[in-house]
Amino acid sequence: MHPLLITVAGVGAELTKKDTPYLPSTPNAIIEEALRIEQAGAHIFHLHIRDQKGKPTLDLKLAKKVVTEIRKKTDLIIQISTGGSINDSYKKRIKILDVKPDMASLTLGSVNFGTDVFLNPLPFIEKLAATMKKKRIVPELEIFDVGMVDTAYHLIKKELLKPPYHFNIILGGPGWLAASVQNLDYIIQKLPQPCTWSASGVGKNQLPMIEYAIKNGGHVRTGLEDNIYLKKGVLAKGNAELVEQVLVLAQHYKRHIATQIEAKYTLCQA
Ligand code: KMH
Ligand code: ZN
Repeated sequence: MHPLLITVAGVGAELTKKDTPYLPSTPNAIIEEALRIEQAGAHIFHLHIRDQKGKPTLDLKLAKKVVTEIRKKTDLIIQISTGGSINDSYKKRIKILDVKPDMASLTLGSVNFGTDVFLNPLPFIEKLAATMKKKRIVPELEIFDVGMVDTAYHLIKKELLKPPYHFNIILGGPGWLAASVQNLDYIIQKLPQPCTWSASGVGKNQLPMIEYAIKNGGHVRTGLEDNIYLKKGVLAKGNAELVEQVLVLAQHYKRHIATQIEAKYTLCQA
């Protein structure tokens, strides 16, 4: 099996300090969290930016500052979110690519998101993919539901994606495909090749999805954005604890952890 890659979605755009006091929610806290997750063993930081007041933002100047500091202090692969927060404009969600991250998330369809809708119409997806290709930013193709895999085939046909493709399958959120092993496995069978994939789940679904990925040659995404608990009723005291939980599972299943160089070679060959 490939050495395991660990992505941390450590900030998100929906949570507040009321949900968990351990959320890194200011520019400095996010930069410090980057150091902590790298020390814990993570390779990729799926990054949302927050301002001084903890509000999610796509402000370019601030994002550049945070990204520059994280680059100075760590070797993490920086994956900026193009999802932003639920009401961000398409324009801003494309413009954030100007921070020149190594990777960026690219969600392959629209999906209900609790009582909201996370909108990703096809022309927007195509534009994001084209911009990433032009800027040599590696997309992480986000799959919330099985139909989104077909959008990947569409982008490949239009030569908007460059192989090998990297997917993150995130299941079990409100209004998304349920986080069952059957659903995850069905999606994996349908993915275009050559590809790598990671799995993640929302809330209590995080651990079973991660465990399945570790056992079956996938990679993992953990982090507070998706799940704030270490176990039932116990908040994770930061993202590093969630990374440590992954390491314990990886050791249990005898899965070798990638070095940072292997991670860069696997994901950022462009
Ligand atoms: N905050 C959500 C609306 C992503 O980062 O690409 C979208 C999201 C996905 O978090
Ligand atoms: Zn995100």
